[in-house]
Amino acid sequence: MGQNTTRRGFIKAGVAVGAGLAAGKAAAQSDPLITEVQEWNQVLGFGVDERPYGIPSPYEKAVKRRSVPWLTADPISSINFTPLHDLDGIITPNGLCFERHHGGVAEYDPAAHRLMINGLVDNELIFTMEDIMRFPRENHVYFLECAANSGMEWRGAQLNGCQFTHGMIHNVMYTGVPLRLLLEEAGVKTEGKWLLAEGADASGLTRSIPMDKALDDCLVAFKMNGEALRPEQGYPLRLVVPGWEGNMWIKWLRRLEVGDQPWHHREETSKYTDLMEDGTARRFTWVMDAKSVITNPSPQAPITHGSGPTVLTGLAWSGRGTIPRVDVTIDGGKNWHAARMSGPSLDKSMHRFYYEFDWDGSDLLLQSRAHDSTGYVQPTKDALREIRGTNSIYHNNAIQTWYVNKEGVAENVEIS
Ligand SMILES: Nc1nc2c(c(=O)[nH]1)N[C@H]1C(S)=C(S)[C@@H](COP(=O)(O)O)O[C@H]1N2
Ligand SMILES: [Mo]
Repeated sequence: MGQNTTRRGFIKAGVAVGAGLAAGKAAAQSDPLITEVQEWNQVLGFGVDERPYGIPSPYEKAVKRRSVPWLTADPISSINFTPLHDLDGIITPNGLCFERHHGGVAEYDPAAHRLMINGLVDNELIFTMEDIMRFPRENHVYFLECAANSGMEWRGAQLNGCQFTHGMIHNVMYTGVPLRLLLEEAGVKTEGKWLLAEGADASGLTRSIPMDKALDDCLVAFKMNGEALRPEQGYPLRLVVPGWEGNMWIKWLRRLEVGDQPWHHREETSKYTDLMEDGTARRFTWVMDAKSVITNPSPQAPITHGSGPTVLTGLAWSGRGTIPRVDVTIDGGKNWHAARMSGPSLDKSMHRFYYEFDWDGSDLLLQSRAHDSTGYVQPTKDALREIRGTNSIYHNNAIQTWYVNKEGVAENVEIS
């Protein structure tokens, strides 16, 4: 951190900016890592033929997807989590996008992959990948959040790390063909009000999607962050359903059936349906409501530098639009501060926020609260439980609390 810092927070807080450095030490104090020639300064590095496809530095090997063994019976029908505490900005690197599979990762030859449109259409059609590439395509950054993200936190603070409490989300730039163009090519009949999307993997996952959404902003995507979809994300073709629960984003997309009513298949009845306190269930909860989480500090990313200038950061998103504002508290809600939003504010995408403060070394209770472009405000856990009870797994968008002790160690807690 240099002398030229212009961050308002520091100047206002009167941190030692005037005295010279906010962090770092005077160069006059000798540091052998700068005054002495090091071993690695005297050997040649490796050549351009070494890594035709690049990988991260070996020093970054702890940055990886992780799973919670007791959550699922086996690794085939399973989940792992994005390491949100190790990332910055808004884009999730392809190799770190969380995975959720109901029948393992299918690896398909794109030359043998087909997409069929059948049902209530004028012309039933079969597309090859090459056919799909001949339609006009678009690029959009969208978050995908599994409806079960934070699902283990309904009854109390449980998993110790934002990777585990909030890591069933990724945010990627997709390249794909608007679904509308493919449906127009087939010619949807006037009674065609619903669409069934089906995957080619062993789970043959299916979901019913209302035609209005299908014709609005859905994409049939083949690229993520510029390169082909990863097998884990549905190579060669996946459905993108912006702002709606991840389960509807069918991977390895092979069939779209047009119908006049929803199918009520397994993934929209016994699963991905919210059980209320009185035993009834909410039908079709598609949209992911506004939510946020502080990614640093957090249980997997403690404060290790002691008191003084401290950077707090996190992510916020809404399936209904953008995030114009995030509030942050470091004292459990006694005082709220407007966080500094940074980076592009895109519709149905993750947003990055920062709050720089001068830590006095006392205990902290950190929370963030997202406001979306519809005016909706992220609820507290108590407010959400008031309406939804504690029987649910899905759609938990409550405010998260991290307790940070004097040593900087962070823990998942609840306050009311
Ligand atoms: N064909 C198919 N599509 C699928 C799934 C699946 O198992 N098979 N899982 C769904 C679920 S529950 C989620 S949350 C997202 C996960 O997408 P990701 O693996 O890219 O993170 O894909 C959805 N699409
Ligand atoms: Mo999911």
